[in-house]
Amino acid sequence: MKTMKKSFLEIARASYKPRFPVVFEGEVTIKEGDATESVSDRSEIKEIFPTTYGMPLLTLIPGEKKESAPLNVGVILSGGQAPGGHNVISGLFDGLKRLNPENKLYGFLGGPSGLVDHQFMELTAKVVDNYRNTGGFDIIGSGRTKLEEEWQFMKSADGCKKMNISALLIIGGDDSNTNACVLAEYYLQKNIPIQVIGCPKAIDGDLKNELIEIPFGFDTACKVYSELIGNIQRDASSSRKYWHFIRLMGQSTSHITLECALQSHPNICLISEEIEAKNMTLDDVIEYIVKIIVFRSNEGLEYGTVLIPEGLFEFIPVMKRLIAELNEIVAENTDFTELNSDEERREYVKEMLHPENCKVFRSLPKGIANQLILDRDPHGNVQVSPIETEKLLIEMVGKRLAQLKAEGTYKGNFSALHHFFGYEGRCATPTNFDADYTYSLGKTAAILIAEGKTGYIATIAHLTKPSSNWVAGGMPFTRMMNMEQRSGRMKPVIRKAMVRLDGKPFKMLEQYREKWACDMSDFIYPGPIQYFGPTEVCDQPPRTLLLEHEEELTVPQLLVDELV
Ligand code: FBP
Repeated sequence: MKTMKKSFLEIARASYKPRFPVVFEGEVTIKEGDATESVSDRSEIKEIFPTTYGMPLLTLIPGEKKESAPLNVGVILSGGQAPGGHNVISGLFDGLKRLNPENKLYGFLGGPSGLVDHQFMELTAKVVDNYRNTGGFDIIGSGRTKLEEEWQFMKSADGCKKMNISALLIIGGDDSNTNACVLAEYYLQKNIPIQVIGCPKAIDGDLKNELIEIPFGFDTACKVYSELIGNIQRDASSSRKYWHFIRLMGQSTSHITLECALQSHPNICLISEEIEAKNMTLDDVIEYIVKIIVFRSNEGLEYGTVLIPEGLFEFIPVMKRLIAELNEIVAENTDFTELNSDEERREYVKEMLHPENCKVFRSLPKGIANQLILDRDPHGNVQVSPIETEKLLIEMVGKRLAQLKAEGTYKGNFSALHHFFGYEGRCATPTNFDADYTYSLGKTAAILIAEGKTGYIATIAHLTKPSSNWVAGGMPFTRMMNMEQRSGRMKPVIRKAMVRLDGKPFKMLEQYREKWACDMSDFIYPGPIQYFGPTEVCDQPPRTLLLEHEEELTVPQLLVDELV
């Protein structure tokens, strides 16, 4: 085993004991609740998943000690990294060892491909202890291989059989848990004795519903970005000469941007879901930004911050139509992938695009057009992280301001800097909230496995309460499924949670954004994540979660500026 050099924080953090629901203090059993239905398209989902459809919700409750034969369990980290993955593994490890010290845990290397190609390592106490409470997925690595072909399922089953593995925990986002659902159904239908359990991970915050209040990693990632935004805001209000355009990760939703706005009070915050609902064009977005810049300039405030969700482009209706057609062209034309240069690829798609979409495509700067025709990810999604929307917005805003200057309606000096925050937060040391939550998810998964369940995702509810009051359970994957178009075909997938425009977090932004846009001193500087110290500094759950789930917020949970 490689030796690991550790920072002082990592050494101190290694001895942190994650907190968990009180049920895990004793023996645990499972109570079955009501039967479930999928979120929509019920007859189609039932037909595709006849064996796992309709299973009941599960709650973990105190139980009696049971003797159980030793189990071998495999774990996979799937998709983008998220803080807390290592603690899911430590919770699973501790949970399995508590049930029977002979239980063994194996980690498949490099994501789902490790399962298919039988690349694995045993996760012993020594290995796991090295990674407790650390960020990253480096204990076994992650990957984006899509598990969807029968040969992959069979090859995986062969590998598991050789290692006597009877259960798999797949830690991933909506796409990975969709694959886990398909795998669970397949193994049940074929009488292959491998259970498949999922765990909700997503810094993007979009794998959530009534029982998954928030996926893990969102809290830590947003706190890292909010710290950086706060630092930039302090720099901006010190030098008073730059507008900072800050794009934030969140491939298909704006939860991260909204959470960071609630934590840092930027001057402008774009929410993709709102832009789509209002059917705004790119020009409308530019006018909105320009109006605020001009207003602030007239007040002598030549600086500010703009938060931009990573996936903005896909929500601007004309761009959405263009990207949908590009997705089809890229998916259906194998000769496209053989083209060698960006220019050839641009010319190729121009030939094939509908005239309206072609017009939009032609109007884009070459760099952006190239980014839109990059390879799709294995799930058929356009890869939005390389699309530099922030640069495009700066360019367009700059042009518009120059026009206004020429007309004499703007007299300021627009100087802008651009930033993209995503990778900075995905492997950060998990907050206390994420460390506790993920450890509890791991322990929950151990019980679901020991109780012979398959086709379930581990859940922890009541997350805004103290961790001892959290409720552990399981929800059938099929409960989250609906039919959606993917790579040109209708497929069963877990429904993503979008920012709700009638939800309290967005309403809070709506209520305050004008004030944040105009005032001189509304910025909040959240500062770095704290791991040791007073609970109101170290243990705050995400604002989004508090607003969505708490009837009344306690004083430390309120927005700081409301108190002073
Ligand atoms: P998951 O959906 O797998 O959780 O990953 C989300 C994400 O972090 C997005 O926010 C981002 O667009 C994407 O991953 C980047 O992917 P990659 O790691 O392949 O560059």
